[in-house]
Amino acid sequence: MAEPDRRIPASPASDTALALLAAFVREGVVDLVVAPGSRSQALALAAAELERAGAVRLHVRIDERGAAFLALGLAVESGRPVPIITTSGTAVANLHPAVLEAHHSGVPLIVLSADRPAELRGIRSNQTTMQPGIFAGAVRLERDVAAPEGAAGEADAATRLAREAIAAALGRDADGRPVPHPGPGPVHLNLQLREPLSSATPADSPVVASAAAAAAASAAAEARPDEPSPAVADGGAAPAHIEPGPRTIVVAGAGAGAGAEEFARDGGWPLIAEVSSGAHFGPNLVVAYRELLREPGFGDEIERVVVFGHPTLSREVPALVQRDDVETIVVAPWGIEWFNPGRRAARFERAVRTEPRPQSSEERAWVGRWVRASRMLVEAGLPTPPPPMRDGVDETGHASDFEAQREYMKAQLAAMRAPVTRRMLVDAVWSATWPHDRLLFGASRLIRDADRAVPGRRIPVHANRGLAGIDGTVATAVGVAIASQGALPGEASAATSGEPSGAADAAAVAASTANTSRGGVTRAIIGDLTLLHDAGSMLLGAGEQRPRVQLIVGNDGGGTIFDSLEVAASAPADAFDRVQFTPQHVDLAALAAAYGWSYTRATTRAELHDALGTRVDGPSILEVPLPR
Ligand SMILES: Cc1ncc(C[n+]2csc(CCOP(=O)(O)OP(=O)(O)O)c2C)c(N)n1
Repeated sequence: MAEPDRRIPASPASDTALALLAAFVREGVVDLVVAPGSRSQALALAAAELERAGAVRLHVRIDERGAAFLALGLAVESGRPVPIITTSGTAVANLHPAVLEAHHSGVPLIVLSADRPAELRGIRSNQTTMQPGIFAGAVRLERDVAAPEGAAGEADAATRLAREAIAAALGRDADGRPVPHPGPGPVHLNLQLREPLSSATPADSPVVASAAAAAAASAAAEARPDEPSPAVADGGAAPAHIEPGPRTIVVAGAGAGAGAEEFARDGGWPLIAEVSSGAHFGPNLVVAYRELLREPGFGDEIERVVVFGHPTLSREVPALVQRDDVETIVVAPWGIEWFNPGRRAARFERAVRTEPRPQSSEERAWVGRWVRASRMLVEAGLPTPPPPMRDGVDETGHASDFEAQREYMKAQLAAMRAPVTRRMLVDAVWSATWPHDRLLFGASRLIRDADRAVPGRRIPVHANRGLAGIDGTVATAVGVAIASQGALPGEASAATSGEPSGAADAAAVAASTANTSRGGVTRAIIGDLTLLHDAGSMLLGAGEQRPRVQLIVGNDGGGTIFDSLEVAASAPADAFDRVQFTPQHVDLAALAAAYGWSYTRATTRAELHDALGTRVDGPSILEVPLPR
């Protein structure tokens, strides 16, 4: 590549861009996401420079919508704010879906949108629109920053801006104290930039060097938890004491975390924990809660419910919370809104505790009844296993009755050849996932099937339940995979011998951080429309990381979640299919091949188990045909 042209005049845009991004690194940022553009070139080139120096992990995507969901996945998994850099115009609007999800889920996403200087707005300048305020009330902090002019103090101002942005994204005040409302979430810095839009960064830039040193120091200090860290562990509030007494149920929705399970155990109360709550485990877990909440002797005996997180997967939980004879306590360390269906909840707490204590026999019976009944209901939904071969086996263990042996083998074969059902799929993927893996659910039928069926297991599960969109799921999964598997930037540079000196080396650094031994596999269970909605996010450009991510696509030819709505029975079948089911016949093998992903198809139980038992070495699709 040609040497940078040193005659290009110094660019205040570049100086400020580098100062800003380096300050982000010093504040703990590890990942930067860039989508290319002209107005944003100073930011993009500064990001590349920081990557070259080993100060950040850089991820480049051409589609801003996918780029923003990638940033969301990285932020959710790492617990760190992730800046995303875009050019002006429609590029910024493409971030909106992920910004909204981040707003509702409390994910620290930092939008850095390049813009023309204010005087060029409103006069039909090319690619210029009303970027300030574009995310309306969905951001924790918004700044429309005047174009740098090369004046003294601009680098310091950029540093202060980065600090302010990080604090707001993490839901903290200027002194680092948690601010429970609105809590963590997205931030928008709209950066006006004027020409010259960039200039070369000197090879010995002290700003780059200080960022690299900061990254190396934090990589060295980093503990390596096996579970994703929450953006804000808790709001720091003193927990309110919840007295024993009423017949209580604990509910854990999305984002609840393991604390909900501990609370249920301390109180000795049954636990309804949605599959993506982070609390779907433990001795008090009630999986078949939908049925039991409707069952006399169970649901109707509840006197109090303590809700953690954001329950979204059933109608029964909101119905329970709205009952006149149930006292509801809603617990959330932070957030923009309280969970309050029907506005019936009477008590809201930032944190709660209850004392573990010996339980009365009545209390033990209460929790025992729920757990036992749930287990029986869940087991009733499992296929009957082939009967064990008893007849025809002599005392030495050899089969002497060949007829019995043949029958047994036939039953075994039939079980292995059984077509995959939704229940079989979610059970198999659930039990193939271990704590060092990550599991992500798309927003449709399969997450509900899993929520109804899978047993307690303490594994990291993610789902974009803030707004439950089917958009951006592929990108989110890739982000979760990269953040859980890639080496930290300081480590990456330490592991690379010699000084990297150009784009090829940058690609080598990126490649070296891919597929490291850290972490396991990220699996995403999604519907076919959810895959196709975000198929563009399968594009991993040359030199980009290719994490171990497996998209397990339950392909039923369209959106079958709508089949369970009342309208499915009343609407004309052809109209319903056309506008709700939306049939598709995409060749997923060809799609995978086009993007360079590996592809497998599993139609039977045996094929599914083989596919899940096969090592995942990079991006891959496992297609599982399902009946409608
Ligand atoms: C961005 C967005 N658009 C539309 C919807 C409404 N929606 C919910 S589920 C669904 C269909 C999903 O189909 P698929 O991924 O194939 O899963 P299945 O229903 O077959 O389980 C749609 C369109 C949504 N949640 N998000």
